[in-house]
Amino acid sequence: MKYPTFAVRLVATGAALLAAIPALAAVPGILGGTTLGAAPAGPKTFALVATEGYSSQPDGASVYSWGYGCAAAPAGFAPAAMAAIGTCPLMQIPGPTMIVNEGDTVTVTLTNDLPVAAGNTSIVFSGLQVTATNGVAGVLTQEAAHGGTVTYSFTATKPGTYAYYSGTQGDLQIEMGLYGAVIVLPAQTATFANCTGATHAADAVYRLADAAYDHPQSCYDREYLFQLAEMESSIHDAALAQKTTCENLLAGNPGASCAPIAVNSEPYHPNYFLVNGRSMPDDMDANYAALLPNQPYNGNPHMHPHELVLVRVIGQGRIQHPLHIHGNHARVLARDGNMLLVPNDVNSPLPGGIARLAGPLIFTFPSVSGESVDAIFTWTGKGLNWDVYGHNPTSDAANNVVCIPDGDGYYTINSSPPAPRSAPNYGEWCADHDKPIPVTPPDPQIVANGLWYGGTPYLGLTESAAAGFPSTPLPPGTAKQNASAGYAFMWHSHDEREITTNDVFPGGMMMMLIVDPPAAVIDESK
Ligand SMILES: [Cu+2]
Repeated sequence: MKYPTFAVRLVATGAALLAAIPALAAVPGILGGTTLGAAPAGPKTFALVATEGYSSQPDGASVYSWGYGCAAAPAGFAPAAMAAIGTCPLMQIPGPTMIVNEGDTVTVTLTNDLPVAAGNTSIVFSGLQVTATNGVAGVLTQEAAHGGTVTYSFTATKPGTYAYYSGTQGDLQIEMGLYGAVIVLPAQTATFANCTGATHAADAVYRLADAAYDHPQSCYDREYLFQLAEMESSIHDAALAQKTTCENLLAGNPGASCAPIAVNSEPYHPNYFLVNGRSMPDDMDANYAALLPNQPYNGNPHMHPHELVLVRVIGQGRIQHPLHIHGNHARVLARDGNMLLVPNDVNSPLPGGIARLAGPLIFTFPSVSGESVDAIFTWTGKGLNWDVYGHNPTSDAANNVVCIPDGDGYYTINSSPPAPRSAPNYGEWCADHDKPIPVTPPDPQIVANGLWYGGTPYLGLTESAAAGFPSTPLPPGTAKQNASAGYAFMWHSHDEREITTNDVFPGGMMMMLIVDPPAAVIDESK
């Protein structure tokens, strides 16, 4: 069966529609100074405020929430390619992602602008050695009283992904939305000479650094941060009712005092399940989308085949959310900034004898409250046993589409001669190049993709380049890749009641990874 059937064409169209949504991700955040990346370490300052607002959910709910935001404009936004669209409102969920360099001395000043009835608030930083000054003493750290401030400082000694969240009445304040992330970029020594960069010539660079750690096996091409959390909206409703009662009391009696908000958070029955504060499909909308002013970060991973995708996952809720990824396994680099390395790796071939990676390959990120996991994901089509680019031996001969295996069997800059960055099949697994159709799909029990095979290559050439294609070979040089094609893989909570929005399926903690053909320019800013 050489030509796509009608049913298969419908499937391909569906994939194309997903790929055409121009709302991508990256790891947007704020800067505490003007230097980033390879620049030398220095002082970085952030002025945050905790205040109230509303988060929006796709069922139409507007949920009363608390969040961190910027008390003043930040020093800048990262990545640089998205700086022009960055926002940092007074209240956002998650809070602003603070991006710093290894070695920076970081100072975070927090102002408590929560309602009077919320009482004190604070920030604790998971995995960082913090000195807290000013404010008033609390159970876990210094706190800011209503209208007051508190200051936290730390040295960013280790690269990695870190959680921050309220250290005050956590069952209420974290639930209300007081959480965020710190990303520490590595110092980037000459060790990273082997980080070859994004594989697609036309893409802007959206990654924050060349590598995730001071380690030559932590190079990456693009990156995403997913903060997983849940929310029980009845807790938010009760908090709103109590703070309103308090404000009404104080309005009539300025000298009065009201009881602090007390909401029973057990038993716990969350009804919203959030990726970066959003539920599916809102998580697929753009970063800084105008319709979601208090939820600026999305969850919408894209990649070209063969790229190395750094996935940073933080458990920000009270319960675990198993983030299940389709398409491939991911190699764990680190937890809470602690790299998982081979102990006493005396035979390491890496530069300087640095120990090799020892993290497991995972199919599910076991997000634990307050813990981060950094892992590298990639997808190449290797093992599918069909040519995912849809090469046609006849037309390809005319168009000189070649696949020269590098030492690992892929067509890359390490091939001889090197693949051009603009090659329509950059990163192809050469053993499947030009495989005739029909093919024998892989065993669906061992390869998740096997069940999908329909005879059509989603990453393939467009038929519109020449009338009569594919029965008529394309004239030389006219083959065009279908830039709106793509493979879609669901990334979702494997606690499948969590892929709902207030009990309605589908929704909640669900994203779609899109593997775009090399011809598609991935613009993370839209
Ligand atoms: Cu699944």
